Amino acid sequence: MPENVQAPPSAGRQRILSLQSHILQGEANAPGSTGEFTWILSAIALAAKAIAYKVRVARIEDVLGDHGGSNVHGETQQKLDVIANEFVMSCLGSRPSIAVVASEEDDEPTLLRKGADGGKYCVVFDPLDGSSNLDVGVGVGTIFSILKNDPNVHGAVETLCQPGTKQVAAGYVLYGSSTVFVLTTGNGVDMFVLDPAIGSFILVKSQLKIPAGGKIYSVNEANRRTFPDGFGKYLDWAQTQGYSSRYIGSFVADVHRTLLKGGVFLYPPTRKNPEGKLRLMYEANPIAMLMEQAGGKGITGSAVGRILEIQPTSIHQRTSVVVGSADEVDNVARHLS
Ligand code: FDP
Repeated sequence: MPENVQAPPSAGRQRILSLQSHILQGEANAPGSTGEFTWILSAIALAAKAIAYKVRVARIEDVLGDHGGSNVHGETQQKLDVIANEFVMSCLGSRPSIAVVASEEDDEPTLLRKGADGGKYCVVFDPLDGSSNLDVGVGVGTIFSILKNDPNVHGAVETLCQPGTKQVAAGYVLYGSSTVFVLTTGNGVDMFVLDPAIGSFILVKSQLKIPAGGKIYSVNEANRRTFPDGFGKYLDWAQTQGYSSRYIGSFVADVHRTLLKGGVFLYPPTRKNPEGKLRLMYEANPIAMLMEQAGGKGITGSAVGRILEIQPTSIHQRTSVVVGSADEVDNVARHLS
């Protein structure tokens, strides 16, 4: 730079980019973009900040423990499940670009707009995954998936029953020692951390890649006797190869570790849950999209197929899950076939 020209204020300094600016930047580069997508992500980010705060003060405000009801899956709802669900619903409900929303906690999806009034997108979410861990201060998370709305398809369930390959965006927010927002809009994976002092999610890693391998498996090994044989064979093999075992029991927290350190997370079919325990649309699809976008893989344990290609027949359906580093998912698949 010539001596008489002053350097711009940002020259030589690290750039600070918020989630909002990052999305706006992406939209500016997408021809014909209307900005509607930004509104949806900002609603999710707002809900996430409110949930992050509630999770931090839950013990003080006495909102830990059972709510007294159970959700559509027959699971006991925690007070914070209900609070988080309301936060996300109220933040998303006011966005005119959303046609249908569905929460893991609710029996039926909510049709917000239809026909000519229909918004462009649908949002499916699990407001507080891993909530049975809340009382003991373990990391929990919100998971979301964004799909396009087809105005020619009538009925909320029919609209939502799209395979994971049709997701236009997916992500999770981990409420752990820091609040981390991990997002894909189909062009790689970006990671943001909430700076509580300024109330913004700040970009900390762009184009995040999962390590190709990693000798860590993450599974509830207490269920091992009821897994299909191939999973037992894989575990026997992994133990002879010097693998470590890590299982938090909170999907978002286990997935986050797997994404950053490599390895594989498994929730196979069990006697109690022959289809697997995790929900296809609220949990498996968004995480499989993130894993693939980060260079990893996501398959079901049963038919050894790609999770994202499953055609959902109901919005609450479950699936078995094997997600993580590409080489490690292949190692599992090798023992299943
Ligand atoms: P939780 O029941 O605490 O909500 O799908 C829910 C989930 O947690 C996942 O977050 C977690 O990975 C899994 O269930 C844990 O299941 P197990 O207790 O059967 O291992």
